[in-house]
Amino acid sequence: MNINWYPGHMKKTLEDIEKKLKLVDFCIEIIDSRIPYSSRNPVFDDILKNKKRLIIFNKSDLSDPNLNKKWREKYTDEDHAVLFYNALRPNVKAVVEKSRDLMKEEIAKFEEKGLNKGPLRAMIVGVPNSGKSTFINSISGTRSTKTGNRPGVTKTNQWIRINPKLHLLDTPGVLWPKLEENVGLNLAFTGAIKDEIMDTDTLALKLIERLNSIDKDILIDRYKIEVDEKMSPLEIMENIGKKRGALMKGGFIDYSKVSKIVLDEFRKGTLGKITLEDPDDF
Ligand SMILES: Nc1nc2c(ncn2[C@@H]2O[C@H](COP(=O)(O)OP(=O)(O)O)[C@@H](O)[C@H]2O)c(=O)[nH]1
Ligand SMILES: [Mg+2]
Repeated sequence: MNINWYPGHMKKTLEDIEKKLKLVDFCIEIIDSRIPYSSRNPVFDDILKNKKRLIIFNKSDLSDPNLNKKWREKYTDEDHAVLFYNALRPNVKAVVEKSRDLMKEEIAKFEEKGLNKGPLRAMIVGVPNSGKSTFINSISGTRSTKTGNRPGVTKTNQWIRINPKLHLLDTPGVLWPKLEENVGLNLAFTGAIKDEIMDTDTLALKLIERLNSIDKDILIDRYKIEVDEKMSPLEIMENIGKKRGALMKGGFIDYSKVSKIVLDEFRKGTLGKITLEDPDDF
């Protein structure tokens, strides 16, 4: 695998996160709900362990509702709440309510003393392509204001005031996931790593293989092809190519065209709501 890895950069990011953690009440981790394992960096569990965390299963418009439920059970506990989300359709109310529910004991401590907690403050963390920018931009909309100068806070900290109950710290919290073989593949399938890990044709063949192992009907239904046990991913790709007329001169299959079709349709959700990872396997 050919993936750039920057330990120096990583170290600086970790230090930055640790410094800014002191400014927030809890963390919001954005993940890609199609790959709930691969779109997380296990390092977050170390450095964020003293903070409660709201795990936003973003892109839930693209993931399998049944597996979503199983993942929710796996990731939910006293200190971690889960919210299924589609950042393209922002829902301020859902995020604020989940956040306050997660932090209800902390809020109650203030209320017992007759005090008002004021806004909950959260830091956003997540791996690239999980949808952090989309989340922040869409949830803040025109309601929010970006401010730099809060008392006791250096000028570089940008607070995004979602409403009087929730403020977000514009995140330094971007980390690449651990690139185990399967994690790299999953990130490439979902478009998080573009054409870096292997060529598109090979990637598409791997995706075809994976989709078939999840459910044979995914490709059968979409491309109206026949798929039997003994067929190789290459033969399946050829059948898709014939159905789609992805042919070159002389009637040869245009593999790169078929590859683009399959990858593109998976990424856009045209092949259905598909989650590539099952919590039972972890
Ligand atoms: N379908 C869908 N696409 C999303 C969602 N959130 C983000 N995206 C897309 O995912 C891609 C990466 O999003 P971006 O916000 O740049 O991710 P970041 O690298 O974490 O900041 C973009 O093409 C977004 O339009 C979502 O909830 N659903
Ligand atoms: Mg971004």
